[in-house]
Amino acid sequence: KLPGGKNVKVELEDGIAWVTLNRPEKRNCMSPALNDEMVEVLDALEINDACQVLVLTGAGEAFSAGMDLREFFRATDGLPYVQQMRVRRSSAIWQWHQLAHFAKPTVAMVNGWCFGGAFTPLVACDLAIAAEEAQFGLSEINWGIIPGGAVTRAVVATMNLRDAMYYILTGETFDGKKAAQMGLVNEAVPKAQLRERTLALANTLKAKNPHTIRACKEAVRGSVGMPFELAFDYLAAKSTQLRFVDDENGRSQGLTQFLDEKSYRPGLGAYKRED
Ligand code: ACO
Ligand code: V55
Repeated sequence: KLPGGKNVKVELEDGIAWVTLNRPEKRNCMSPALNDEMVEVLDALEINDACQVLVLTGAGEAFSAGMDLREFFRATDGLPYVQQMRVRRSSAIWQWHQLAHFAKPTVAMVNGWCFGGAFTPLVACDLAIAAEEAQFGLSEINWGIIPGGAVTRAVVATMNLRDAMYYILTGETFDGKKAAQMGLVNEAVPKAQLRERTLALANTLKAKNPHTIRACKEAVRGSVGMPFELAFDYLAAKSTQLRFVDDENGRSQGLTQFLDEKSYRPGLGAYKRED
């Protein structure tokens, strides 16, 4: 049985899990109930072999209108501090930790509105493709708060300081094309081609050795904040670890098929994996 329920839709097709935030009438804003459901969905998909790549998107006109101002903020304002922190934590668990360290590659497919809190899962996904027409905004300032949770941190990790400061201070919206120019997403395509392009990218990721691709994403996430001396050692250890866990022996296949069999060129394509 597939995970998901009232707030999140999960479809598994050809190795790709399409996870859809599914409150279109509320522009997929993220309530505590949606957050709890996402924690369960990602937990289940991570160990489901039928999920080789995960795509995160939104139903209807929005990717996500950010945190649910009614249910996530106003309704929890009166709760004891510890309970408020628990609500915030379950949002951070899936929006950052589970996505950033998900054992399979992840792609955010930004189909429409993307505001505030939605920047966290956006940045936590490995890659992102947006509709050119999608509108993004760090709208916190418009209603009197700072971009909290991990939003400011995620923004400064992907956007340059001038852009980050500009959009955080003005609250102005920008479109998918601009998001691609700034490197907040990998590409923007016309909305009519969004699913097709995302599917092609997901299939590219799906074809890779799953152990190698997992080690690659962990290496990127892990080394980003490291000084060079530590990164050299960490990456050496990660390389050795990969050879230990990779049961298809990609490295030795790669060497043999190039140096001995001359059946491919690593600069131009990948070694042939056994089916
Ligand atoms: N929190 C709570 N409810 C929301 C949210 C939200 N973030 N976003 C939309 N909704 C609700 C609306 O209240 C409305 O509910 P109702 O039908 O019960 O009255 C419904 O979703 C539809 O919203 P509209 O505003 O009518 O939709 P429209 O298509 O005109 O506008 C837009 C879409 C631009 C996304 C608008 O809904 C909006 O500005 N939402 C808030 C975006 C935002 O700033 N989010 C907070 C970021 S800060 C943070 O996440 C911490
Ligand atoms: C946001 C704010 C939060 C949070 C998650 O700005 C996201 C968005 C103030 O707390 O917990």
